[in-house]
Amino acid sequence: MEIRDFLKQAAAVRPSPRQLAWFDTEFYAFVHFSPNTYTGLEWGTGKEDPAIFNPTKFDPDQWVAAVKSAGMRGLVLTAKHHDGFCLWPSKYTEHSVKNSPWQGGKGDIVKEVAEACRRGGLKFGFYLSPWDRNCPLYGSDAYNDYYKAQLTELLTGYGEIFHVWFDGACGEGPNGKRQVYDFDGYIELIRKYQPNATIFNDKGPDVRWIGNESGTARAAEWAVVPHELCGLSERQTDGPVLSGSLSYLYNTDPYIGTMPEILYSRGLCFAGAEVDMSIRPGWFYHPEEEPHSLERLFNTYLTSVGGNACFHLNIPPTPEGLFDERDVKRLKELGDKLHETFAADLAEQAEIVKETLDSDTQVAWVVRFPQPTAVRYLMLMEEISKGQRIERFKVQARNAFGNWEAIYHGTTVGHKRICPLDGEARGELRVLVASARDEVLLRRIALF
Ligand code: FUL
Repeated sequence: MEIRDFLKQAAAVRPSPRQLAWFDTEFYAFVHFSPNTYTGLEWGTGKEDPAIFNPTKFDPDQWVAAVKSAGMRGLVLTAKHHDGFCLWPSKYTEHSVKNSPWQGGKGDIVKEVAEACRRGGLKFGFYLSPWDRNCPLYGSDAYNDYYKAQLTELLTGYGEIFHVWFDGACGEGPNGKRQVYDFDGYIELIRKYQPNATIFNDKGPDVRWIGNESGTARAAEWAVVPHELCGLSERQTDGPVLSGSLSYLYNTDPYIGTMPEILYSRGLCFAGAEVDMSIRPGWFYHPEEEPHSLERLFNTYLTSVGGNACFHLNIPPTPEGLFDERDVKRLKELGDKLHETFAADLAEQAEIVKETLDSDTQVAWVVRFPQPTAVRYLMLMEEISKGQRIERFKVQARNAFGNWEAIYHGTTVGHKRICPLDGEARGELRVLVASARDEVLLRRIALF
């Protein structure tokens, strides 16, 4: 197969409507809450007494207000973590809120959180750990039926779900066997009951893991990736151009989706990356931990949302069932900083002229301001509904001799790229796309 034909195909790999909606959600909350909140563990054993789970001041409206103050648009709750304890009264186990003193065993955390999200205008999603250290069936085929029954309860009882999060962790069951997860069967249920929900999983189909939990994004982030990485996603191209193997590929690989890699792929698919990280070192609440600095969180936002990924930020409730005041304060600071940074788009006063460079895959835009203007951030968005195409670009300004000189070098754009600039007042800037897989289609150029 010719490189030119392959790149045309690669440039036309498209997201589904649910993936597009997910990209536009950009920034949403994770909430880890379970018996671990009371034991101080990160991975519960499954032998915890349900009686320890008792959030006496549980207030999901307080969570929602804090999440919204940071500018987040959704919330994903751990309905069941690895310890197998269910935050809703599942019919299929006794290991749940049914047997906790909270609301006399009549309560349902999932329901109350879903309703609070709806009241506050947040999208709601859930995490249901496939690894279950409580269920005696774990490690056998019967566990997949148990898991699917629980999945069905969550998919059918709590209104619209925007995101379902499958954790890749997989331990051994009481029979000493590792569970073989029936992901095809799980996905089928989600598509049946919640066709608009995106599915996060190591192998796709909709959203993949960035590869670390520290908020570190790749310099070049592609949402168009080899099917060898995301075997549950739909293959949209032919291939390979070069014979070889991509069997080594994993989410931690630094060059996912880059040109030298995709040439060996037997087919590409669309699966955007999610940056998941906690506001504190742990996923669950530990009173001695402090939230990360505002600077770190703001920078993670710039490199994740501004790096063609979504940002999934965890906030752990306290044993009382509230967000800690230190986290609430940090979320508000982050929201204020994002708001003040990205409030006024300077492009609205500028003239933007497209320059054709006699090429389909190279193009430039010149931005002219009515008077010298200081720009701290340039934001680019590709029309990703048509595919992801830009390989490399630069931002240029006039030097002392009046020639264009690069002040920023970039790789991918995709859904969104936020480029920090030096903030010097200038009359003109130029965005030069030096290389693309096909005709460049921009959705937005913004300046702040
Ligand atoms: C990991 C889990 O093992 C952690 O406990 C946490 O839930 C994180 C989001 O995913 O794989």
